[in-house]
Amino acid sequence: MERTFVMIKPDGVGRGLVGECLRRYENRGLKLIALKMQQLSSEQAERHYGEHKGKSFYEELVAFITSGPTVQLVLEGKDAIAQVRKMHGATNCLDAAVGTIRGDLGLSNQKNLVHASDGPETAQREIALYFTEDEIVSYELPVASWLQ
Ligand code: FUP
Repeated sequence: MERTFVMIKPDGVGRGLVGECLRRYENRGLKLIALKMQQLSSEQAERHYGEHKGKSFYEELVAFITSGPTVQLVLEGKDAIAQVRKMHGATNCLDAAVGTIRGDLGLSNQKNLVHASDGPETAQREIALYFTEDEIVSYELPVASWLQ
């Protein structure tokens, strides 16, 4: 089983799509093992998007991600990192396939509703940015045997 980090961005919260996103992860069989809501500080945003520092869209990206409340999740499941990236679709919603969160619900590049880790090291780093180990809940889903 693999863990991945997901953030529902200010546009997702502001448009009332938190439940829709959670419904999709749960329906897919991903296990929700941590969840919180917060408005990010500039420092948190800079730590999160450090790899993009210096790029033309960086300042706007930090301004956007700190502009309203966000929701943080840790999801666990088989091949969770790749599966969640697939569920989110291409970064630019205009290129994202129908059936994905961005393809079904979004219309722009920056306001693309959700973020997910893109690899195991990123997942570990991002989970640690937002959660302590004791905020991550360990439990067995009653349907677990159907998800193997
Ligand atoms: P993703 O991995 O799909 O979240 O996308 P990236 O890490 O490449 O980019 C992070 C965020 O920067 C995207 F969610 C949207 C924003 N972005 C822009 O606003 N303009 C760009 O040209 C590229 C990315």
